[in-house]
Amino acid sequence: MPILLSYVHPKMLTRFGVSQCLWRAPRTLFLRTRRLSESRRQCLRSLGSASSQSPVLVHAAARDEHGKVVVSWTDGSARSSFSARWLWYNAPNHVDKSTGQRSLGSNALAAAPRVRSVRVVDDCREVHVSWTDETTFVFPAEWLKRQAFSDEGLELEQARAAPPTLSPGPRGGRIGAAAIPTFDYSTLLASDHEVWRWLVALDEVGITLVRGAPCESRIVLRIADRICGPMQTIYGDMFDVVAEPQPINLAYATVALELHCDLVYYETPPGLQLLHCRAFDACVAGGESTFMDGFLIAEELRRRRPADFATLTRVPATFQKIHYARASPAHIVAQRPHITLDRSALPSGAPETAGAVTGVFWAPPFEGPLRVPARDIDAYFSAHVAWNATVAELEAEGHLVEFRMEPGTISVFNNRRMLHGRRSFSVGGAAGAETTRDARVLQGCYVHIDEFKSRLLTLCSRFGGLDRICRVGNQQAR
Ligand SMILES: O=C(O)CCC(=O)C(=O)O
Ligand SMILES: [Fe+2]
Repeated sequence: MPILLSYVHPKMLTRFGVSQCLWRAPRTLFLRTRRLSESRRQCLRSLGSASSQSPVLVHAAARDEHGKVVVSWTDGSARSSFSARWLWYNAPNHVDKSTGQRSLGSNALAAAPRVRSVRVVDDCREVHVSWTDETTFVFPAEWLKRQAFSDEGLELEQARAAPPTLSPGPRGGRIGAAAIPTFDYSTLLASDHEVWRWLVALDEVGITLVRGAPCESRIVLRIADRICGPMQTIYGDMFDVVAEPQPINLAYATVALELHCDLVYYETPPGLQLLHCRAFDACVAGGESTFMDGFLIAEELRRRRPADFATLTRVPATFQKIHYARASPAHIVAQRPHITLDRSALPSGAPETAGAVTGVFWAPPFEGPLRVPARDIDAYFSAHVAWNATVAELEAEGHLVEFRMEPGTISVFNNRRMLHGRRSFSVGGAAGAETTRDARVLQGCYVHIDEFKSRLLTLCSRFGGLDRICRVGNQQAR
């Protein structure tokens, strides 16, 4: 016998002209009740805007003895269906208040009780679930609403969380610095509210500029500290990008750098990169910074060359830094596809090109020999060529960002998303090696993607904007 409890929100009462709609229905009434709830939902849609602020339950039912608990909402959104075991395991009762950690061992699942009954109480703000072990758990409506991972809801959330890209410049032209969200150095040091605005923009657009910074050494760390502090890598906690006679990295020369991501050979490549321009003398010709949105490249590759897109999401490239001729020798190798997808919200049987792009990894100078079955090699190289063809098309269509850094500016960008590069440069006049070294000086550092996201989400819990958070890096949006 199914237990069916139904409760109409007080807002509905005048509309339906009833004073009470709480009843226990036999199975034969179940369909009628569902149809009723359909029409109720229609009415509720018109109330949706009023009630969407704080979702209120209209109905909750345990459908069978194994207990899928079904909840309907006054905001007109689709009904939510909760597995009883999921509800029991994830119940707020099982979260330790002091640490926020789960207080149950995973073995406890084996003895999970079944649902005995479900009640909607407290003016529809709570669902009380009683279990066969005689316990009763209280589930706040708002909590249930947040956890309502319907297939439809997951897909909608994925679509919502796709980040916007900068509008293109003129065809054959460039996107200039003026299009990039810009923040003031001193204001960022003084105000958490400004840090929140900055990180929301960075999450959405993938790149920001900080202007007005002093040109001294270590200033880049002060800005990184406004997030969480720098990430330690084989380049230390900070690095100088200056032209050296014997560079340990091509970035420390004057050659052009193609669009790339940094440190993709790490298991956890840096999430953010910060580059502080300390000097960029007038005698330097070239050296402009270039960027392109890697999510845009991936999406356009998917649209224009789907088979190549699928290959780059499937076949793992080898990324490596094997370099013994440096002060601290490095030997790091990681295999990963160039494009990572989140396919968790897709229905089974979805095409191999489907899924939300969560990260791109592109750094040809750090590719090692491909280690994949022979059948994948040609497809991989064709897809590699296709990626570059797409980049060239996007550049011609105005999607390349290009500008000359100015002393006192820090570019801060998402290293899992925005590819960055640089034009080659030369120093005019009677420049010796010493002058070349000092004429263009950048100082950089990295920030972990997790610490960036954590700071962003905690600031959003203070200042708002959680519903704007985009998917970046290898994780869920929020
Ligand atoms: O010199 C530049 O503008 C960029 C250098 C670079 O790609 C890096 O340091 O990661
Ligand atoms: Fe780089």
